[in-house]
Amino acid sequence: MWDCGQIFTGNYQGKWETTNCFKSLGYICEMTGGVNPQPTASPDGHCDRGYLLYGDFCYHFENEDVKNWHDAEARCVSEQGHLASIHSQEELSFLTAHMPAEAWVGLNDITNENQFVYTDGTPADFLPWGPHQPDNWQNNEDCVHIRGMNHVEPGLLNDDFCATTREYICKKAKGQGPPPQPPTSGPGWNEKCGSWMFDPFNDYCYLFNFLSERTWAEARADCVNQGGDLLSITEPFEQAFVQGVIQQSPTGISLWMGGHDSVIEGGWEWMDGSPFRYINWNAGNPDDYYGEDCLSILINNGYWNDDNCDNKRGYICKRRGGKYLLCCRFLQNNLNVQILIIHVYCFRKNT
Ligand SMILES: [Ca+2]
Ligand SMILES: [Ca+2]
Ligand SMILES: [Ca+2]
Ligand SMILES: [Ca+2]
Repeated sequence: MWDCGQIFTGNYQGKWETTNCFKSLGYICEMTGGVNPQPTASPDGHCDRGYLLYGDFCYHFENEDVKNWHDAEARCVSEQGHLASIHSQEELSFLTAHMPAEAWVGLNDITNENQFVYTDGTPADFLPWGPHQPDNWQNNEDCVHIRGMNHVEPGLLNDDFCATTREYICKKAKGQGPPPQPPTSGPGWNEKCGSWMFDPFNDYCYLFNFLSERTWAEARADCVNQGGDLLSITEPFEQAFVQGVIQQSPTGISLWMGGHDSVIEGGWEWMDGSPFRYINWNAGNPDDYYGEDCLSILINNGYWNDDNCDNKRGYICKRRGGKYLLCCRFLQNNLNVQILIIHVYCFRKNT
């Protein structure tokens, strides 16, 4: 879900980060200058979800669900592919660049010792063995893996015990036909909020950015950019929902919310305009310690802290769900006069 790159404009001009691929953003194309470039045909292939396109093939880098060589090959076959074959230094560099650790490929000498073949039937025509490999150690190494970026010899091959579990790379021909659309069903998708999470007890959608660390202002810019704002919490059920989700954060101490008292010291307000009524301060806070004016939520207990706005933290975005969004899209296509009228309608409908 966080596989696309974006570049910031405005206040954070030029900064890059990885982001959700289903955002609607402007985009920049690049073409070769000076040679009267011909328009090329639109790509005639695509890759299934979880696969990366390189040349005429799609590759899946499995680095969570480690398997022994046979099970890894079976997984690739179940997805109409095989463990990867490698036929050039360029292809090898592509694979290594995406592989942090050692990964199974399709090369093996299971049938005939020291006669290496690929499971996808392609010729074993490019074999960058590591030093002193293949050594068929203990007369029992028949399956081949590629050394990853964590090894002193990245991109070199070694024969190993087939029963060893490790990461692996599947490869298959690219698909034909139109590229897949963003999901409208399935895991991680819901009708109300799309790829954002929803709270079943209200009309809002939430995006938890545990791993993107930013200052409060940068975090807010990203939420606004995605049609929302930094999180406001206005009642105890919402607090309970957020608290339940943030406990799953793999890292960090606290996450930015949309509250601040930077206008009037102690005059806390939510950026999205919600009334600042419900509060859940951590003991001893807000303490304005060295001028803390931005609100964060503690991951371990859900209590709130006034925090230094320049700290880099993960953050939580919030926006209205479902019908409201359609309504707002509609707004953008109308005259100003109509916007005023419809805006009242939209607001009423959802409050
Ligand atoms: Ca062998
Ligand atoms: Ca070996
Ligand atoms: Ca303050
Ligand atoms: Ca504080």
